[in-house]
Amino acid sequence: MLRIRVLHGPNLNLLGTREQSIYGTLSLDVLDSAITKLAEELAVKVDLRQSNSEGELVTWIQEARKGYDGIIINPAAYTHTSIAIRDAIAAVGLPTVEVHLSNIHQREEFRHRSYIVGVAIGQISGLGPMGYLLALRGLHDHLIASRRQKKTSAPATSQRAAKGSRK
Ligand code: CA2
Repeated sequence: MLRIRVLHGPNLNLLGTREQSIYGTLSLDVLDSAITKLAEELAVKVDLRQSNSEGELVTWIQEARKGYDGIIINPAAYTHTSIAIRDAIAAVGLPTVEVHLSNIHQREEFRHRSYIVGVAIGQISGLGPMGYLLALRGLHDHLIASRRQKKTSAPATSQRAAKGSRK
């Protein structure tokens, strides 16, 4: 069974309570339930966490190396500031999808830059909660495809190995 860690960054615990015109009316609990429901349909095990602390997010990314196949992260404001989160994602090497509820490219200039996108397989921005569901489907497809690729390329590799280095 594929395992995906879903991380929500700072202030996302406030979802649904304020700034509804930007971030919508859904609470984080309801969003997490929708992600869990889709994960069940896809037979994916999800682990959902939110933190207001950069260090805690870094630790959770590092820990994901053991036992997880991929990461979905909305780093929230850390998107635009955190080299530490970028480095952690690069270090673990797990396929990662960056999600934003709002369209960061249509907002203030300081939100246009993401330190994360360069180490992610993709970024979804501006589609609201649906963005997380699309990220889950996209990451699931990506992981299945790379598993298949590994399986089909393994025999050829071991055949070459069995033949040794004869030219
Ligand atoms: O659009 C997104 O998902 C963001 O990652 C949200 C961050 C923001 O700093 C990014 O530029 C874009 C802010 C999350 C704050 O969430 C709140 C939710 C409800 C009420 C207040 C804040």
